[in-house]
Amino acid sequence: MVGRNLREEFDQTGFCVCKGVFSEAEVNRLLEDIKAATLRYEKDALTRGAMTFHSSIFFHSPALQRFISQQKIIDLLQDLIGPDIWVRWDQAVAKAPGADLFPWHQDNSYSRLKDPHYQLWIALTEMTADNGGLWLQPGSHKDILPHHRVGHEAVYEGVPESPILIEAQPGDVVIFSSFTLHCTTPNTTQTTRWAYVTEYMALEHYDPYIEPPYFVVARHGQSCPEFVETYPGKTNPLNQLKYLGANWSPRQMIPGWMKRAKRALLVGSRSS
Ligand SMILES: O=C(O)CCC(=O)C(=O)O
Repeated sequence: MVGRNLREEFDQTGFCVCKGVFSEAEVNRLLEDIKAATLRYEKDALTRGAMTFHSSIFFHSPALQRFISQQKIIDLLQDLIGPDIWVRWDQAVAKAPGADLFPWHQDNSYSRLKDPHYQLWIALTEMTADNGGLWLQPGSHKDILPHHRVGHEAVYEGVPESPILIEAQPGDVVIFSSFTLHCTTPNTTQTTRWAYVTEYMALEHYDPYIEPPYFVVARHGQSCPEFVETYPGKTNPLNQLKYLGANWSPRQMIPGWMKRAKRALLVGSRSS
């Protein structure tokens, strides 16, 4: 983005919109690769009604790995994240006709992370107010906001003051902070809205909830896709400390064999 200071925009608002980053041919190919990809984990808990999440699909798809690690994306992101980047998650979301509101939230309330991640949201179809378009609250990335759970969803407890709709054409990109409040409104049209979101992190930041191997996409600002067993953010003891309370509950320290034995005893005593 020659001549544009993405960092300044992002720092102020918590997002940037980049128009026409991908061509129609690139978008069509990407959608085919998404539909062909298999999930790393089981069916996504967030799938509900006419809204379908296809999550962590890059993991088994060389085509998606090539796409999300391409230099065009690294060039966009490195002003914001820095030169060394990995991917923690991706998801394609289809909002078919009749799909409901996806409520206001910050993504960190789902990821439970202390550090930010960067959402690269690609419109694969047109995105409007009527078809499940994306709304953002500018400036909301500066605070950690209260949420509560409704089923599997994390729902912001307040009301955004001045939300804006991001109208987009296929191939447009929105980059936003995982702390930026956002929602998508119901799809009242007759066609499906598709978006593909990849979640990037600095290699120095840590996600204790993702299992190895980890997908590194850039080093020194250059695309260099590779799966690795560890990364600097994980081996940094200061990062480990941030999650001490969250991760090291006494229950989690009980070895697996002991939990299984306890379960077997309980089942035995119930059936006797
Ligand atoms: O794609 C959508 O409609 C909403 C998904 C979303 O906001 C999220 O996963 O954080």
